[in-house]
Amino acid sequence: MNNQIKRGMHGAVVKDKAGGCCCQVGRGSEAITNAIETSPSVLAKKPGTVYEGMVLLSGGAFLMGTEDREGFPADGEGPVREVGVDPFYISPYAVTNAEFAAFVTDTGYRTDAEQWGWSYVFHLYVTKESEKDVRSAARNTPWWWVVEGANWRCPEGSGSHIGERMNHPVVHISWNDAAAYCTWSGTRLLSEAEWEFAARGGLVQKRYPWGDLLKPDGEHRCNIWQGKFPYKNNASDGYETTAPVDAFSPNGYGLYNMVGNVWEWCSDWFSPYSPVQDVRINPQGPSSGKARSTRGGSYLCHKSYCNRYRVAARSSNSPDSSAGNMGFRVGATFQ
Ligand SMILES: [Cu+2]
Repeated sequence: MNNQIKRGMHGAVVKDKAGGCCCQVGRGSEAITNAIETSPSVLAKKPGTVYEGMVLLSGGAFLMGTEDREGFPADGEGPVREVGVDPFYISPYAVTNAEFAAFVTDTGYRTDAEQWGWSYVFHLYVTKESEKDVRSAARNTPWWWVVEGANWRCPEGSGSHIGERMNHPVVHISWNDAAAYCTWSGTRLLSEAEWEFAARGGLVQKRYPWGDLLKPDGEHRCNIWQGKFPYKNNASDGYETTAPVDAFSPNGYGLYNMVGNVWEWCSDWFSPYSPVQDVRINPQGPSSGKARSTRGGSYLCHKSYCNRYRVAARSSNSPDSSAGNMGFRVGATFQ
């Protein structure tokens, strides 16, 4: 690490009102890149193996979006509008390391992070062994360090392992990687509308999957940041980084960790201009774009900074971006 990056870490943390997220970082933000271009991996398709274990949601009309005073209007969280979605399947959990490992074993797939040779690791979690592999920090979010060799198998860089975390969500996953897994498993990513329908768990216009209070009865309900961001995560929710995918209670639809833990990629291209306003039935987002939508926030989210662990909160990232808090959840069409 050079001194400039260290100084950056001690700079003032400006509250992020909209348009980005403390815990979202994308390729192109790094000061120095070590890009290694390789051809995409060839995939073996294994369709039709999925619906076991998934939850079938009936779909229907719901009130999507929010005008919550805690929200970020510039992200396109509002206005609140009635949206309809067809019935669909959704996994109760984010895709785990064990599941992703099965995909890689079967196909030899190499993730974007592996092809680029690096990924973003949150500064506090970079291993001692990989300090030598730190190349730079993200320009506007200097708590994200570019670490060579960081990828889904070594989430904190060399010397880190997922062996004890096979039931945790896979991380350092780009949108491209998530889409490849879906192709292999016969699943698909959820649209933002489906994701939000699911996250709300049958409740109407509540802030979180369980209601309006972050900690009902003082009890933690999701894995986010506690303490002073980005210096110290007190982990009073029990987890400093990822939690097992079935940690905490599920929402009313039996879905776990729809908010917190890891960001989840959706199928839509992202637009902050509420792209679903015009399409009220099965909205799919804009037809093109530069970034894909992400939902749910992560273990790094804190109210003092980004507050995007609300069910209506939105963020986005370029499709080849990866970081230690980015994962995904799969769905499937009901037919
Ligand atoms: Cu965040």
